[in-house]
Amino acid sequence: MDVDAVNKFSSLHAKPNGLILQYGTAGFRTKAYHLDHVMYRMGLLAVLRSKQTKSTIGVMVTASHNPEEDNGVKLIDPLGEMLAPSWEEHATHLANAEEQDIQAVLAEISHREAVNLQQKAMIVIGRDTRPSSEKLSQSVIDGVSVLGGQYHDYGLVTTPQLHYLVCCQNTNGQYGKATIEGYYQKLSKAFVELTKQTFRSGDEYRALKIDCASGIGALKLKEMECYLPRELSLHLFNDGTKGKLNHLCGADFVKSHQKPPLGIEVKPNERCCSFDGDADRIIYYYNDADGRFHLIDGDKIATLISSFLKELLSEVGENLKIGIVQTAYANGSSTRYLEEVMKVPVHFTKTGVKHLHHKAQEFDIGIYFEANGHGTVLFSKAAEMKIRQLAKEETDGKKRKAAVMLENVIDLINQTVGDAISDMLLIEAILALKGLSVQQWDAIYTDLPNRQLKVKVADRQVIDTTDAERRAVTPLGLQEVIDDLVKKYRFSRAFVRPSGTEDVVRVYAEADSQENADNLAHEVSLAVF
Ligand code: NG1
Ligand code: ZN
Repeated sequence: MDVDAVNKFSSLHAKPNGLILQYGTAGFRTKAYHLDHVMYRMGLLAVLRSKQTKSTIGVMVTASHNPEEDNGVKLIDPLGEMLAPSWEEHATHLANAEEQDIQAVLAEISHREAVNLQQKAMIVIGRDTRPSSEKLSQSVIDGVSVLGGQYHDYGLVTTPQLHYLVCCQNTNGQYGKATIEGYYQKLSKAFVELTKQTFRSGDEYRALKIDCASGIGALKLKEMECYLPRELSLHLFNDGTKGKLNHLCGADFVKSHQKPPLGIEVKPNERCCSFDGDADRIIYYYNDADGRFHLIDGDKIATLISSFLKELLSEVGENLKIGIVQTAYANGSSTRYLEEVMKVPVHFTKTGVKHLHHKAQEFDIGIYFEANGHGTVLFSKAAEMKIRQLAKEETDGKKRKAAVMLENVIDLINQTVGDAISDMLLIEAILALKGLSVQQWDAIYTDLPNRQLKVKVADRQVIDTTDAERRAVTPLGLQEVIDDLVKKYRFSRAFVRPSGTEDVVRVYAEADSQENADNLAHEVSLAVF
């Protein structure tokens, strides 16, 4: 380690006095002007993680659905997964260290994690379209360079594209080619194969309006369009040419306000969707003939994908186990439908993609979606091998056809993380194959009316939860109050939990009517004070 160089660069990327930040569910996130030192230090940390794992590590500069003034950073582990929990702690430690202690903290992490400092390091970097992102990614590069790491700056990419690129780099191209073109080629080939018998030219039914949250999704969809069949006519709105990132638009806005975004005219019965600012979430919606808004959230996306895969699996006739993973925010109707009608097992984890992803890895085919539209499908290595073998060798034509379709789903879905582009293509393929309209999809089950609220409290960490965050353990007595409030309503459910990304406590309530869900959420939020 070149001690002088580290010292010099550390003072060029000085930490604001007294600032303490935490590596949360999605890395560091706060106002962009507070993040220069964090970016530099995450560059340093990525080098150590790369040396330790002898693999390429990713660093993504983004704050997803947060306001344009914010920014954030997260590290991506070798197979495209979220950073390992012990390294999240190192990240927090390093980000909060005083300048003169940086060397010591780096040495301590290297010692504890048995990092061989002689090992080479390779880092890949990506960023979203925020005005602050370019400069902040330069600070990451400073951190990487000062420790002698090599890097490749992919520039503007969606978060899931960087996850894909990391995975490709570390699997000798087995997952795909480690270029953005490779990503487009892999997904579009699978999409074309999957839909080749269903698309007819000039078919207006395939038109899809996409609200790109004025973010990176628009840029990448425009690049990808030439790889996709013309029959899939994508109409992009909030494409970043005007308008502020995530402002009154995007998947998070649509989901939390339960209304269409600004900047897109939703005509009756038109199929629309919204990405979030870094294109790892997707939400569908439409207005019915009476102008009533219908939201099709992550739960309904999971249901559509699960029923499609379950049908293909029964045609293939192999005993492959499907598991669905949800969080406490999943609408009660979706859980009931999946368990009671579709007869597939549903598992619950804490909020945060890493928890869902981890659980989904336990199944042959694990499907996870957060209600907010972040999700994907994971195939175990054994399941993937079996499916690919059947697609090649099966002599029964019907079985082979189903196996080929499953193989294309494997290639179309981004197994590293939730990916709005990849999810959108899979959903569009399924709707086309099944001949389903957006209304038919929506009618699979009826969502229970629900409400989410944010409550500001002095210290949100006084709330501790259990049972996948569905019950509060502390403060003492809170859960009993919630239980009593819930009993007042029919088909009701409510819970509170501290947010992992904002300084708030989140309240969720569900009931038989919107008025009752609103009232219950309000009453529970009063109990939190
Ligand atoms: P928090 O702030 O912990 O609720 C939010 C989302 C998560 C996840 C993370 C990361 C909700 C209720 N919570 O977490 O699902 O997406 O952000 O972006 O939507
Ligand atoms: Zn996002």
